[in-house]
Amino acid sequence: MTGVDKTKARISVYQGDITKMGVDAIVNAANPSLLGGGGVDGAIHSAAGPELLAECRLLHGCAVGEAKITAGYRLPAPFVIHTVGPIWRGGQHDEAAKLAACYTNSLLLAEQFKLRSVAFPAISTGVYGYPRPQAARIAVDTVLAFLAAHPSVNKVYFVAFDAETARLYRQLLEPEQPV
Ligand code: AR6
Repeated sequence: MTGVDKTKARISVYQGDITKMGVDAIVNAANPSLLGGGGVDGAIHSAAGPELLAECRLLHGCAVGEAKITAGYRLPAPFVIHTVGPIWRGGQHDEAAKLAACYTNSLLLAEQFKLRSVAFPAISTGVYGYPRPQAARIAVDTVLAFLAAHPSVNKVYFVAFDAETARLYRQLLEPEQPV
């Protein structure tokens, strides 16, 4: 196996609900207030319970591209890493760099907290409108680069809510496989 293949082996694609994942941390696609919202953010807050919102209130928000960590409360995952993706505004407003920063900063926090497994939703591809193919490529490239340089985070899951997003990830990770 080549080095790249070994790194790819530390990534899995999963189609379903991220709130069910029994990993060390799930990542939340939040907004700058960190006070909840719709989409995956709403699902995470309702599954975690009101204690999550109470802890989020203490964090005083989060800038786009950055990440903050809380406990997971009633979730199977003991930690939630909250990151804020960019709103898609046509692609000329630094969206790609900001989206990549979400993945890198989330994984840096995971490393700092000695977390071995992390599950990501497709950040920015819902309410924030980021085109799914471009977002999937940024997610895969950024996570591969991080994992290659940081052995302590052992496993990353890309959690797709829909089949199309799962297919995009699989195509990027296993381009030789028919999908
Ligand atoms: N598990 C996994 N993925 C999910 C789930 C789930 N339970 N629910 C939705 N998705 P979005 P954004 C997928 O809109 O675009 C919130 O209101 C969904 O299909 O949740 O970053 C925040 O408070 C999509 O692929 O996040 C912000 O205001 C992906 O998760 C804003 O939305 C992200 O969609 C953030 O928008």
